[in-house]
Amino acid sequence: MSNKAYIGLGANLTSPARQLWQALHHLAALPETRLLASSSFYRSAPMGPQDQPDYVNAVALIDTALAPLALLDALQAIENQQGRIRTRHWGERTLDLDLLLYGQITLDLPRLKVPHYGLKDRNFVIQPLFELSPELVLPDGKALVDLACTTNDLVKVAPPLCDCRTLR
Ligand code: ROI
Repeated sequence: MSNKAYIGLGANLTSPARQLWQALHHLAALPETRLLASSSFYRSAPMGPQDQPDYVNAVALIDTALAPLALLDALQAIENQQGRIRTRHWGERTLDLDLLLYGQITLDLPRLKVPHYGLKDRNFVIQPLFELSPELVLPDGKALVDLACTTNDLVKVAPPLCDCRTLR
């Protein structure tokens, strides 16, 4: 295992924080994968239609031997396992798992774009990512710190996991 990947987690239906906890357990149990760290959980206002509940967001860092598309399949299987409900475009959902970064790889496939297309302009991704890895540099050479947003519209609702080994 030697590929570090960052996964964005988001939920705003059916006990969102519990969905994130459960997803972290599932990430920790993936084959050939170790969960290295998770950020705090943040409450964030919805991007998209405003008549939906606030989201809970976090970012996890994993070390994995799964190739990017195999990892994507595994993330979608976790979403489905947790009874993913998605009602409308940019609407409410039980669980979203986005592959944000996979090492320094850039991919532009029909099923998968890495880095994730929304990474640079979503506070609910940038802030937890920054908490985990303030010195991160993106594949295009841009430092995360230069993206770090000035607006502070995210509220921390749970502290980070201290010891991911307890998840196994
Ligand atoms: N808005 C917030 N705040 N958090 C999300 O995780 C999120 N995910 C989405 C859309 C619908 C774009 N809005 C979101 O997919």
